[in-house]
Amino acid sequence: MDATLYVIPGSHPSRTVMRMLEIKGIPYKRVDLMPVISRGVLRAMRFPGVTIPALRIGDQKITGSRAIAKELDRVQPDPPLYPADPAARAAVEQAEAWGDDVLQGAARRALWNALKRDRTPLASFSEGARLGVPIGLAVKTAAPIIAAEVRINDATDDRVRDDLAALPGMLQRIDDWIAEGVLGGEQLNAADLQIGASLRLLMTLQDLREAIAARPAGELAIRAAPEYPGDAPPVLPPAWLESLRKAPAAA
Ligand SMILES: N[C@@H](CCC(=O)N[C@@H](CS)C(=O)NCC(=O)O)C(=O)O
Repeated sequence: MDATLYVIPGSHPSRTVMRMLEIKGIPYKRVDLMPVISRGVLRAMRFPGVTIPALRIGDQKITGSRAIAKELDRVQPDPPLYPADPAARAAVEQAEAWGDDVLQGAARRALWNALKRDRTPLASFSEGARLGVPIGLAVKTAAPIIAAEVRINDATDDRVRDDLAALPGMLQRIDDWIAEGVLGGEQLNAADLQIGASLRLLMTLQDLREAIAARPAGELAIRAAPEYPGDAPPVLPPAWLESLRKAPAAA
């Protein structure tokens, strides 16, 4: 099976799919793209969308981590990313959809808002990537890319402050799914990998790391994405982190 995965260094849904390919034992070529520029490249390659991750497998071109998960289960059913039991599958799909539609965006906005305040940690997110330009140069010239990503993703101060106020509730929801057995089972499922990678991205922010690491959700994140590039020193306004300090450290 000839597979090429297009990623952005540090991108959480890219990591989700990298782990799916790894777990299924599907060899693939990884192509790193710069954010924003990725859109033009994927358009030129006639992928169905302009976002990352994008997978070419055989003659199929697939955009989106959820669509890719389904296709991977089709071409390589073992080990499965979704349970066979219909009720269990529906619960995993619901958690996966929430991970994609809600948590993924919140994690992305927090990251770009933090990088807008200090772009030096950007280099750490490119560890293990091959961008085709020296990373020092990429960081020096990143200001317009960061500004564009803040705009594309609506990573405004108001939005991120609200996201962080909602984060304790999101973490509780994940801990509850773990307690119910929807997430965190013996074999990682599509929702574990979707949600775990977003948590792992949030944990690259030192502002948030401890509050997540102390909970079952934090353990899931490390299992889902044991290796994750990036380390951003505290930079978010302390007032935004109040609700996390008040949240219980462990379920
Ligand atoms: N929800 C989509 C991800 C969509 C997305 O926003 N991907 C980001 C990378 S994490 C991207 O393509 N950013 C580049 C851009 O929008 O210019 C999925 O799970 O596949």
